[in-house]
Amino acid sequence: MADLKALADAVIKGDQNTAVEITKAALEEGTAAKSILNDGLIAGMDVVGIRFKKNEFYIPEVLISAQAMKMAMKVLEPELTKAGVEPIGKFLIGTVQGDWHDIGKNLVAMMLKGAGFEVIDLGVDISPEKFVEQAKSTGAHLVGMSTLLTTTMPGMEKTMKALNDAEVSAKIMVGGAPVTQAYADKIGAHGYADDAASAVDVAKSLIA
Ligand code: B1M
Repeated sequence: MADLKALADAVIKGDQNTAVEITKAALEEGTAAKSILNDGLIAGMDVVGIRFKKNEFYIPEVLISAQAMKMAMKVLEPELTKAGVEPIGKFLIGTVQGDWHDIGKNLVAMMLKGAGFEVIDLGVDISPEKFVEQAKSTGAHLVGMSTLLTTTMPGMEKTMKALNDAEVSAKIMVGGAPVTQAYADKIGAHGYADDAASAVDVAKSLIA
């Protein structure tokens, strides 16, 4: 019987080889792909998120865990597709126009993937028009904007306006070092988070 607790532990430790081996063995034994995802990989990333919030884990540990999850997901994804397992939501994310910082945005994207979201990462320097076009064409449930520069923060407000003008129904989330809850409220964003683990909680609450 596949040890999904050991799989969660491998993700927590960032042990890619063990995570991949247990995933393969579990599939060979006939364990349901959904169970491997929920009780192994996502369970592990949940613990990583909790430890990150408590400052027991720092960014490098989170990145290493996310990499272990990513490698195991490569093995699992075809089986999830065959089994018709749907992601819990589609999240479009990007860094706003004029800003090239992406370390925090990538971390948020990884944690969202770890929590079971399908993440469409547009990258950096994303114009309001591109956010709108991609939100419409992908049918994303959530659109997330990140920025690190005070000079590019107005790009969030412009993008919010463009999304509203285009009647995009997705919930909008914002974050990044200079962004605050007060700023999110001012521009009418539906959600704000100050770290990647909290971003997962907010995203889940917005699609609940
Ligand atoms: Co830049 N930079 N940088 N930089 N850089 C800062 C941000 C700065 C504070 C440094 C300083 O002056 N002390 C400063 C901004 C000042 C300001 O605006 N008030 C600054 C500047 C000025 C600049 C340039 C203008 C410098 C220049 O060229 N003169 C230039 C801008 C280029 C551009 O973007 N157009 C520039 C360039 C760069 C590098 C390219 C060299 C590099 C970026 C590399 C990369 O990202 N690939 C860089 C870096 C690394 C930094 C610092 C050192 C680190 C930023 C970082 O990655 N933090 C930064 C100074 C510092 O913070 N010590 C600095 C770690 C990251 C995990 O945190 O992104 O906040 P953060 O993400 C967190 C949360 O905010 C949250 O979750 C994440 C994880 O917990 N979060 C979200 C983020 N996005 C979210 C979205 C959400 C929810 C939560 O929902 C959607």
